[in-house]
Amino acid sequence: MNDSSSDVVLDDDALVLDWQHLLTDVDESGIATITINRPKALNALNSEVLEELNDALVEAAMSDDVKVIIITGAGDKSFVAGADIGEMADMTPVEARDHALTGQGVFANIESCPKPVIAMINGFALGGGLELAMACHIRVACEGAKLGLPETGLALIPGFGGTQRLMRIVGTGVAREWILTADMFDASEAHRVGLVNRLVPADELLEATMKLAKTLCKRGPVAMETALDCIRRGLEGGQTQGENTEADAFGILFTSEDSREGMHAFLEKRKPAYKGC
Ligand code: DAK
Repeated sequence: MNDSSSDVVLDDDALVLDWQHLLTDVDESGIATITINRPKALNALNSEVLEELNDALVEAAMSDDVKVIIITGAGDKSFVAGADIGEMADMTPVEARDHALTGQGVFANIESCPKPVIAMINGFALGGGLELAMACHIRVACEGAKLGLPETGLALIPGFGGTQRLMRIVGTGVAREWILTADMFDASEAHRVGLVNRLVPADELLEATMKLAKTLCKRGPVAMETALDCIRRGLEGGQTQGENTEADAFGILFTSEDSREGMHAFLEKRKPAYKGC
C-alpha cells in the first residue's frame, strides 16, 4: 500500500489525524468506520477526500486495534455521488489522467488492504462512488439506494477502475449495459446481479453491517488476508496460476500459530483464540 501525506497531530501516545472531510472511529471490537463527510455535495470525491481516504485506510490497515474496516457516507441520502464534477470540469487532459491514476491508486490500496473492507451503501453510489464500493471486498446496501455509472451521460467513462471492476464482478453483459446506458439502478437490481452482497431495509443497514463485521472479527486474520490476496492475484492471472498461488499460500498458513489453534480448537470442541500470527 502507498502512504501519502496528511496533517498529523501528536496526542499523548496516540496518533490522531485531523481530517477535513472524514469521520473516523474504532470500536471496542476492532471495527474501524471511515465516513466520507461532505453531505452537502452528496459526499462527492474531490482530490482532498481521496488523499484523506488513502491516509485513513493506511492508518486503519496498520493499526493493531483494527480488524475490519467499514467505509460509508455521511447522512442518509448518499454513500458517494461520484467524483466531484466541479473539480473535474476544467481539467486538462494531463490533469484528468493524473486524477484517474490517483483515484485508481487509492482504490487499488483498498482492494489490496490486508484487512476486510466493507462498503456500507446508505444511498447514492454513483460513478466514482460505485467505483469506491467495488474496490471494497464486500458490499452491504440499504433498500432504495441507487447505484450506477453515469459517466457516459457526461461524455466521460468511469476513470477510477470502474470499467475493469464492474465486469469482473457482474460479467461483461451487465457491465456494458450499466456503463453504456448510464442509468441508475435500484439496490435490489444490484443485489440480483451480484453487485451487492447483502440488501437490507434502511433502518437495519448499520446493524446488519456491524453484524457482518463482527463475524469477520472472529475469523483468523492471517487466513482472511491470505484468502483476499489469493482472490486478488487470481483475478490478475489464470486458473492454473491461481491454484498454484493458493497451494503455496495454504502451505505457508501452516506456519501460523492461528492455523494450529483453529484446528485444535475444533478438535477440542472450544472456540479458537486467534492472535493474528
Ligand atoms: N460532484 C459534485 N457535486 C455533486 C455531485 C458530484 N458528483 N453530486 C451531487 N453534487 C452536489 C450537487 O451539485 C448539489 O450541490 P448544490 O447545488 O446544492 O451546491 C448537491 O450535491 C445536492 O445534489 P442535487 O441537488 O443534485 O440532489 P438531487 O437529490 O436532486 O439529485 C443526484 C441527486 C445524485 C441524482 C444528482 O446530484 C446527480 O445526478 N449527481 C451527479 C451524479 C453523477 O453524475 N455522478 C458521477 C460523477 S462522474 C476520471 C476519473 C473519475 C471519473 C471519471 C473519469 N478521469 C479523471 C478520467 C468518475 C466520474 C464520476 O464519478
